[in-house]
Amino acid sequence: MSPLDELQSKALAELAAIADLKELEAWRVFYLGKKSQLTQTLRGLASLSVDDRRQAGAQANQLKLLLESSFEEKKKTLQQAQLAAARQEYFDVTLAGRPLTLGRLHPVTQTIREIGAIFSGLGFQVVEGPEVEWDRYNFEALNIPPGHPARDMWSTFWMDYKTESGQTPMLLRTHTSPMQPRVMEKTKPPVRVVVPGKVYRYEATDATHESQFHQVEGLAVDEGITLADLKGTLYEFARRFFGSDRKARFRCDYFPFVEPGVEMAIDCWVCKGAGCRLCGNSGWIEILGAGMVHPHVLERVGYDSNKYTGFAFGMGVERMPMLKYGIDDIRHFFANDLRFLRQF
Ligand code: YSA
Repeated sequence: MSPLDELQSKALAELAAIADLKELEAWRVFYLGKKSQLTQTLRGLASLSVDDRRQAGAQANQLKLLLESSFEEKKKTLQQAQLAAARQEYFDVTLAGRPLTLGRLHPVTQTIREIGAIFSGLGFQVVEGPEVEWDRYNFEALNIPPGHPARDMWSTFWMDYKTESGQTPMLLRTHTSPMQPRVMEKTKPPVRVVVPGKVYRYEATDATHESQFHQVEGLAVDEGITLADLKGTLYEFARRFFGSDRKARFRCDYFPFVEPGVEMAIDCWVCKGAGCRLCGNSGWIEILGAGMVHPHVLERVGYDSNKYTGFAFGMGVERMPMLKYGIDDIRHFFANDLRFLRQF
C-alpha cells in the first residue's frame, strides 16, 4: 500500500467517526491544511522526474478532491443534525400565539358583582353568610315563631342536626334575610350591608321560579331612616342597573319582619307593560320584597327601636338579567347549555 493509499484510508476512517463540527475542522486542518501530509506531498512533486510527477501528481490530486468532497458532505450532514436538534427547542417569537380557551363568569356571578358594585357605590358593604341555617335565624329572629302561618310563604328543605341535647332542626336558608339578625348581632348601628347568596325553596319550577336561586339582601339601620330612604335607594339602584327608561313600581306587601312591607316590580320586558304570559298579564315583574325593619327584629338583637329605624330588602338575582336581557325562562341559568352561557 502506497503512503497516499494509507493516508486515504486513515483520513476516511477518522472522518466517519467525527460527531461534531469542531472535530471536523480539526480534521480538515490536519488532512487538507497547509502543513498537512497531502499538501507537503503536492509541494514535493516539483523535485520528481516528469514521469514520476505525472503519476504521483494525479494520485495526490485525486486524493485531495476525494478528501475535500468527503469533508463537504460530512459538514452538511453535521449541520443538518445540529439544526434539527436546535429546532426542537426553537421558539419563533414572530409566530402568532395560539388562542387560549378562556372560561368566563356565569351570568349570575356577573350580576351579583354588578349589584354589589352599585350598592358599594351607595355606601353599602358586601358580606356573606351560611346557606345551612338555624330555624332561629331563618324564622324566629325575623318575627316568625314556630307555627306562624307566614312560614308557609317559604317552602322549606329541612334537615336534622344531632347535638348532645338531641335533634335540632336546621334548614337550607329560604332567603338571605337571616343575615339581618346575624349582622346586627355583631355590629352596632349604623349598619349598611348587602348580602348576596344562594337560597333554596321546596317548590316546583316554572319560567320565573327555581328551587335553588340567588338573592341579594340589603339592610340599612341608623337614626332617622324612613321609607323615603328605602324608595330613594331602590329607585337609584334600578336606574343604575336597568337604565333610566325602565319603569319601577312599589306596592304594599306583607312580611312578618317589616312594617310596613312593600314589593318592587319593574315593567315587563316582553310586553312593555301591556300584559303577557311571562308577567301573568300584569305588565310587571316583581324583583324584590322590602320594608321598614320591624321593631321586634331590632329589639331581639338589642337595638333600641325608639332610637334606630331601618329598611331592608331581598331581591331575586336571576330576575335581574332576565329583565335586563330579555331572558324568558329562569331555568336557562342552570341548564349548563354553553350556547346560552357564552352570550354573557
Ligand atoms: C322582604 C323584606 C325585607 O325587609 C327583606 C327581604 C325581603 C324578601 C324576603 N326575604 C323574600 O324572600 N321575599 S320573596 O319570597 O318574595 O323573594 C324575594 C325575591 O326573590 C322575589 O321578589 C323574587 O325576585 C325572587 N324569588 C322568589 N322566589 C323565587 C325567586 N326567584 C327565583 N325563583 C324563585 N322560586
